[in-house]
Amino acid sequence: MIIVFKPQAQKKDIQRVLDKVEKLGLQTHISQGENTLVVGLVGDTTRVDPKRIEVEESVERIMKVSEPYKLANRAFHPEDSVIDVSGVKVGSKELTLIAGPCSVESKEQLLEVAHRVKESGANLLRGGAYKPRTSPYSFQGMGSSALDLLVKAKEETGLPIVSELMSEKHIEEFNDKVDLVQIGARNMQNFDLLKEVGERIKKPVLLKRGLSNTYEEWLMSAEYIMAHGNPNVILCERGIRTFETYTRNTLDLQAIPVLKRLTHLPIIIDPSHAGGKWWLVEPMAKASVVAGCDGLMIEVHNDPESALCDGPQSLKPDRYDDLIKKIRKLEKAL
Ligand SMILES: [Mn+2]
Repeated sequence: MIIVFKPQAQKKDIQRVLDKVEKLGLQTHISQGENTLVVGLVGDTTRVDPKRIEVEESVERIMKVSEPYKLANRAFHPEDSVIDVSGVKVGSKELTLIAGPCSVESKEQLLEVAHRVKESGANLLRGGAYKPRTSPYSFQGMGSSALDLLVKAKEETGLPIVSELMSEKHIEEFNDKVDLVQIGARNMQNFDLLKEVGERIKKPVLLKRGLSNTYEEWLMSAEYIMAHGNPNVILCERGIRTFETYTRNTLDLQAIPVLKRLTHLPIIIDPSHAGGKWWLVEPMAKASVVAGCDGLMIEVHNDPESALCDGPQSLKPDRYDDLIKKIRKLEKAL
């Protein structure tokens, strides 16, 4: 349920309404827009008699929110959320560019890629430390030492770092070292992990869409994190599973306009994992920018042929540089 206050409503009159609903045991979430104040009510809203709220002079209207996600709902927060990732404003006018290798493999590899993507204009560095691999026999990531290398790369380049958290065991370490904590596609509905992340992760969270999840399921996962105390969630579309086997997944471009309508949270597109082929990255990245995404997450490797993970979908640094130049032109044209 949401209450929209009149533009000229007085502070004390607003407070009286808030006191009324809080007395009923409901939580209030305030969103101050340019002209209007919107207050979302979370809890057992059957206790609220809308007529008793509507009679208040300060209230413009009261509406039911039928979607099960509340805090993530655009009705609760009509303006776009801008999320601050160690100084990088995700969801602002400026496109967020996340780039780096699938996995951290060595100091030389990471530092070279970090410097190159920084020169190309990337503003966040990605790198996997703990890897969710389909096979237990595949490379599982370097773990803690990879996070230390990411911290070193951040010191050298100034790029804040993004890495995937797989287990609550590593929450403290991620709070210390990582700027944006990724929850991967395979963990999107790991509800125990989502609760822990909401309660204990002090950094913004990048929530990838599950392989076969609907928009509503995805937003409910964001809702878990937000309801447990962390409001700074960024969504990432990374391709969904369809009947097509030629590509790794199918990039759902419609996710961009649909999510812009349903939620105020920023949306980033990962064209690397979507197509699984390096030559699909450029056209899909361009299409995503045209469709209105807030950022791009792209895998870049200095030697994709010998990469330990996701080589076929990784761009070489030169190609990434070329792509970003084209994206800049595209932004101007738009
Ligand atoms: Mn990868």
